[in-house]
Amino acid sequence: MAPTRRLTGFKPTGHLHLGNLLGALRPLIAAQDHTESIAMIADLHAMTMDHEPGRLRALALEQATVLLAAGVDPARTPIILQSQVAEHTELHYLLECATGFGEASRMIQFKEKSAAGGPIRLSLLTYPVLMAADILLHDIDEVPVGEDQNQHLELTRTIANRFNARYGPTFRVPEGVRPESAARIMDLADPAVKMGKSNAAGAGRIALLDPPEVIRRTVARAVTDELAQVRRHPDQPGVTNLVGILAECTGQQPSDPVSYGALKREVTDAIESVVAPIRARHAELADDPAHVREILAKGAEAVRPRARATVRRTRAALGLLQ
Ligand code: AQP
Repeated sequence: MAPTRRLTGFKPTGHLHLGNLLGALRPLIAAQDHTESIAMIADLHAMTMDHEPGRLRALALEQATVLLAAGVDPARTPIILQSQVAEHTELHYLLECATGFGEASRMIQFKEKSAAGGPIRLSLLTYPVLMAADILLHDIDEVPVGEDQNQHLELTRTIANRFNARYGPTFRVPEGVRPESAARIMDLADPAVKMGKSNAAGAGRIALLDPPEVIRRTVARAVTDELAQVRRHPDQPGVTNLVGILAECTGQQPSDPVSYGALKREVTDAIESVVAPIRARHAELADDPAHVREILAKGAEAVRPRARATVRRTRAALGLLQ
C-alpha cells in the first residue's frame, strides 16, 4: 500500500515558537518514517493581512532553516515555499470558480479577523480556497489540523466532493487528523490564549531561537495561581500549561510534590534541552542561506510533477483547451 500523504504548513507571520514545535513540527518529524509528508512555508497565506515585504522574505527563510535544524529531512520530506510552486495559485483560481461567495464569507476566521477593523484584503476572504488548493494540488490524504482549521478543511472536502461530482473524478478527498501529540501550548503570560506567532504582546511566547536567558525570564514570569498545587486542573490553566510543556518536552510528569519555583526551573531546563540543539544547528545552517534556498528549490522540483498533473486534470475537467 502506498504511504499516506500528509501536508503540514507554517505561516511566516512571525518566529516559530514552542507551540509550533510541539504541536506541528515534532509530529511532522516523527511521521517521516511512515508517511510521505510535505512541509510547506505558507508565505502566500502570510499576505492576507498587512505585511512588510522584507520581513516576510526573512521569516520565510528563517522558518525553512528552523525546519531543517529541528530535523525535517528534505530527502524524505520536501520543504517547499508555497509561492515557488506556481501551481498553488493557478489551482486557487480554478477552485474559486467552483466555490460560492457565501461559503467563503461564512468562515469563522474571516469573520473574526475582518471584525478587527482596518482595511480587509480580498485574499483574507479567499484564503480558505487557497488552502484547499494547497491540499488538493498534492493529492494529500491527511492534513493534521487543530480545531481552528477544522472548518477550512471541511470546506476543502466540500469543494473537492462537489467538483468531483459535477466535473468528474479529479481530486483526492483529504481527511483531517489530530496531530499525534495533543499538545496545545498556551501563552505563558495569558494561558487563556494559545501561544501564537503574531499575538500582539508576545510576552508569554517562547520562540525556538530565543537565547537561554530570555527563555528563563519568560518561564519565570509565567502566570500561575495561589493554589500552590502542581497538577493539571481546569481551575489552574497556567500551571496546567507548564506541566503540559514539561510532559511534552521530557516525556515525564514533574516529580511530586514540588513548588511553583521548582516547577518553573524544571520547565526551563526541559525547554532548553529541547531547543538548544535546534538553536545550535540553526546557527550553522544560517551561515549558508544559499544552501537553504537550494533545498527549497529542490523541494519545489520534487513536488512539481504531481502539482502539474493535478492542474492539467483540473483544467481539462473544467473545459479549458489543453
Ligand atoms: N500554541 C500552539 N500549540 C500547538 N500547536 C500550535 N500550532 C500553532 N500554535 C500552536 C500549530 O503549528 C502549525 C503552524 O501554525 P501556523 O503557522 O499555521 O500558524 P497558526 O496555527 O495560526 O499559529 P500561530 O503561531 O498563532 O500563527 P499566527 O499568530 O500568525 O496566527 C499548525 O499546525 C498549528 O496548529
